[in-house]
Amino acid sequence: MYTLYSYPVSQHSRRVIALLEAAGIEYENRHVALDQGDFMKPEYLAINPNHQLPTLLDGDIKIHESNAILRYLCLKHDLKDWYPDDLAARAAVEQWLDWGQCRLGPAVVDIVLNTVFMGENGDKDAIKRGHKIMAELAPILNAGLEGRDFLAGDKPTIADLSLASNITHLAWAKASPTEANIVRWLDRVCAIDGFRKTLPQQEAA
Ligand SMILES: N[C@@H](CCC(=O)N[C@@H](CS)C(=O)NCC(=O)O)C(=O)O
Repeated sequence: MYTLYSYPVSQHSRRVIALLEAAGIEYENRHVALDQGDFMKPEYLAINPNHQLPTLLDGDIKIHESNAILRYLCLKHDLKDWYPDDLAARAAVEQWLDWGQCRLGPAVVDIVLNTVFMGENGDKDAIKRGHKIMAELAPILNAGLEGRDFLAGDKPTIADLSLASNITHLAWAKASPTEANIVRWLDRVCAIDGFRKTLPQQEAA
């Protein structure tokens, strides 16, 4: 049985829970209270010295980095729909997973963390930077979805779970993209049971 250390409002945790739920994989969820500072406690730092969620334990194997966890689960459970082995589809999945971590993720954090979770202490420059980057990235994502239902073709993959967890997170800051392909794609991803279950009220709105 897997042990997942997670927090419900963490977009990085939610993408992993979405896959576990969608694929019907059993796991024990250990809540780490991000809002109470539990991620900085020595007990958790011994599990993940990056003080970040999520972390997955599979026996002696300990994995941090949400997208690495997604790949691991797919390979271990032979989830070829979620992580296709066709070369072109796999390349698209990898491209969007990396794009999500390198480009989209930091902009979403700039906006949501500083607008919503830091309250008065939010970094105004970071918010401005996040919005500027999102103005560049949303059209790129929108174009990537042109003529296809999901990022790697006509079926959802872990790239969709991963990126959609970031895009829905923007709802907290009332900064959801309005581009038509993105809006239609989000509806499709939110219709996936496992993904929908992870949506906090705020993001489902
Ligand atoms: N690259 C990491 C990022 C994880 C991450 O930033 N998690 C946030 C919650 S969404 C966190 O734990 N933040 C606390 C911190 O960075 O100290 C991943 O994809 O798993």
